[in-house]
Amino acid sequence: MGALALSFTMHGQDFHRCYTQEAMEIQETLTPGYIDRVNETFERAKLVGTQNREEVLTIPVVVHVVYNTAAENIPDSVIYNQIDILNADFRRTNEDAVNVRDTFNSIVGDTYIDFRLATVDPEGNPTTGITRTNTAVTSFLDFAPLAEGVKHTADGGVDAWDKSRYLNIWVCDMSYFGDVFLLGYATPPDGLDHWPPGAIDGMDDGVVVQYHCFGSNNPNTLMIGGVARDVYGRTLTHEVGHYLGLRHIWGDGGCGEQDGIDDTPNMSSESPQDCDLVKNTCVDDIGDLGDLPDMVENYMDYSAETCQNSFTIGQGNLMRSVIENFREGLIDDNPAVGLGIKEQQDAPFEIELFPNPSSNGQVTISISAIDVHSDVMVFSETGQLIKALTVNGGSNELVVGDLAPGLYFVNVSNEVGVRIEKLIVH
Ligand SMILES: [Ca+2]
Ligand SMILES: [Ca+2]
Ligand SMILES: [Zn+2]
Repeated sequence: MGALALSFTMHGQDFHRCYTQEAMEIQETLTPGYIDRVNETFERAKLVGTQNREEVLTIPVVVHVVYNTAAENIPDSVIYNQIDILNADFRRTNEDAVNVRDTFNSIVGDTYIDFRLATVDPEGNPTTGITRTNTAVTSFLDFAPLAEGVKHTADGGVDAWDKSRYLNIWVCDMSYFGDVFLLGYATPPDGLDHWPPGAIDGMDDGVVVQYHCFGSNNPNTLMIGGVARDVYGRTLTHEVGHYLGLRHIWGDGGCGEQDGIDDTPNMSSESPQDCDLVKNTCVDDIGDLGDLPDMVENYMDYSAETCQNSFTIGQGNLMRSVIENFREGLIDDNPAVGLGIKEQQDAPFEIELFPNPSSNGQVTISISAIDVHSDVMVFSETGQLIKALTVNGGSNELVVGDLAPGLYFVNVSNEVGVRIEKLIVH
């Protein structure tokens, strides 16, 4: 990989926030015409638009933790925290959303996209949506291309789950001789019928994040240039933006290049990890808003994570159209819980929960498959495993008095299949 080798000759503290654009250029050298297909897909997604902007689209997620040291084996609590941040950022329930400058108030918005750790794996078995793989690989950077080795069991990583049905997120070390080199990269949708486009060395679909940057409660400190950086979990927000088709807000070029989104102000270049609320580097004319300042609050800039708090409505609509038209396997034929699992609908048994909603601390689960051992797992709305037990078919009591009021998913699996029902606890 010539392009990557050049970067390696630079100073040891050379650091890259995101390598998605570089990943696209590497893929282009492997399979010429690739970038044209990505651009064509972007234009088609923009043209078609979203069907119903306020219908929530739920994407099932699997997080693959691939670790060499104990520190890289980040705990479940960090993963849950990161998924909460991802949801808050996409649903605009993040506490710092109020920090966006008034001048942008009319263009920012909820994307109506959310994410849930998968509760059923590709074989139909119950899962926490988290895999853990111990590896002998000390840094995945340097596998050709980029850190793609983390996506392959044969290279010391772990193979993707069905890429058409799960958003695969790998968390690993991509440092360069001990220095953090790269925070993350993602693969944009390229039409996906031909992904990867017949190339053995092609990128595998999904997102890779440096382990220091996952969640806001990560015990590992991100050091860049000898300085500790605030980590708010926004590397993943940014990379999932790319995975769903968004480009950098400055368009990876000067004022002559832009991101293709009509309501994002253009910028001449990326922000250098700062929060400059004064700069206005390109002249725009967005609606009747006139020339807006550079939108450093946008997740698709390289501003400090503490400065970022917004997607625009145009960005949300583009991502929705990408899901509806190019990544539709993530949402089509979903059961009610939106887990992206088709088979569970066909399980040859039924389950029933009553009373539902439950307000007396107890729920009866009735499983029509009599005398079959079943695993019962209760998940929070964001896919966090709350409790698990094994029961026989028929009627069983489930204690829910210890659960906070809210929406839960009850997953019942046994040798004949899987069923999932929503449970509301009052
Ligand atoms: Ca724009
Ligand atoms: Ca401007
Ligand atoms: Zn990026």
